[in-house]
Amino acid sequence: MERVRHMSNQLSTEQLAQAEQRFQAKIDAEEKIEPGDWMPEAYRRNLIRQISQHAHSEVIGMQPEGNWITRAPTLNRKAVLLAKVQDEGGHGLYLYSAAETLGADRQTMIEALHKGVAKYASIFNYPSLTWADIGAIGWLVDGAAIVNQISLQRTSYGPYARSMVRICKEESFHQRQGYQIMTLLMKGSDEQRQMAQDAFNRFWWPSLMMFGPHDAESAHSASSMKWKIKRQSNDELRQKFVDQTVRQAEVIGITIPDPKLAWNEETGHYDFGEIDWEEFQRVISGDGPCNRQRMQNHIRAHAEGAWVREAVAAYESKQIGTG
Ligand code: BYC
Repeated sequence: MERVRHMSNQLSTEQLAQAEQRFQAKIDAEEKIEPGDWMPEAYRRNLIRQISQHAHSEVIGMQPEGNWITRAPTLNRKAVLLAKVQDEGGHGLYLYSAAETLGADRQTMIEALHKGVAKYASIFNYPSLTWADIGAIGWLVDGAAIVNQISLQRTSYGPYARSMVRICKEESFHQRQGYQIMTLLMKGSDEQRQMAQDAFNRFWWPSLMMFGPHDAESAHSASSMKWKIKRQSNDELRQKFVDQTVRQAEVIGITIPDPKLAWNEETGHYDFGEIDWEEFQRVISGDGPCNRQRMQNHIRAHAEGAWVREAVAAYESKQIGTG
């Protein structure tokens, strides 16, 4: 990759324009861009930004659910939750690896997270207060993630698109286990139903925020759509998520906490109320309910894991030495 970037620095203005044209033609023809291919520097940087933030989201997202592993109500629930949280860690690893194919360095990505330069999904800055939150997270958060990631399976960068295939399969299991927890609670006592509704009320609006700002406010959308990094806009995906979730909520008797929610015969979609964008901005700029706690935990875990990274590096150098 360093070599490819170096070559791009040596191109004349005319050669650069031609290379960019060829690159865009490839994108327009639905061909994938692969790690060794020439790509505009802005495409590479935008992808590293999005993929690394996606990876950070998967890893930070382990914390709200990790909170309930020791308190899961049955051994079976504990095993399922453990598997799910472990899956999220795996997703982070595929995604960091995909970013590395673009020349990004893992340590630099982690430092950007720790310094607050790189973001991660706002949703993970909300606390998981009851067992029903584990249901709400699986149903809504993984549900929102799937809607976004199914679209990303067709993203123009090969390694990112391919990582999405397995991730979506696993997210599908995550979404179902969350919906199943909520379904069961809704069939239970009044207290259990209340607990499910309360969890839903707290996670509904933050889930809608997962799709990012409105298209008109989205800084990266124009270039990301042109380069087919994003295949559908923030608002399109959010609408898709609302439409599918309203029907799922009806089936189990959950009420969506939005008085403006209404079926629109003309558009064939549900209308819904306005998101609290001030809250969104606060949370993504580090001032949500759990931002500090999430980061402190990550910094501590990263420091505690230093010996593992050193051991892996020592093992690798031995393998190279003996190989
Ligand atoms: N939270 O120009 P825009 C999971 C930022 S985890 C925080 O629209 P873009 C799971 C955005 O980064 C799955 N920040 O950006 C894990 C940008 O800031 P910078 C997570 C947000 O990139 C564990 C600025 O706002 N999924 O499933 O074109 C347990 C302007 O936005 C958010 C992904 O990461 C947000 N919600 O579009 C359970 C999907 N929204 O970078 C489940 C991959 C926006 O300029 N990412 N920002 O500082 C994407 O598809 C896109 O990056 C987004 C935003 C749609 C999120």
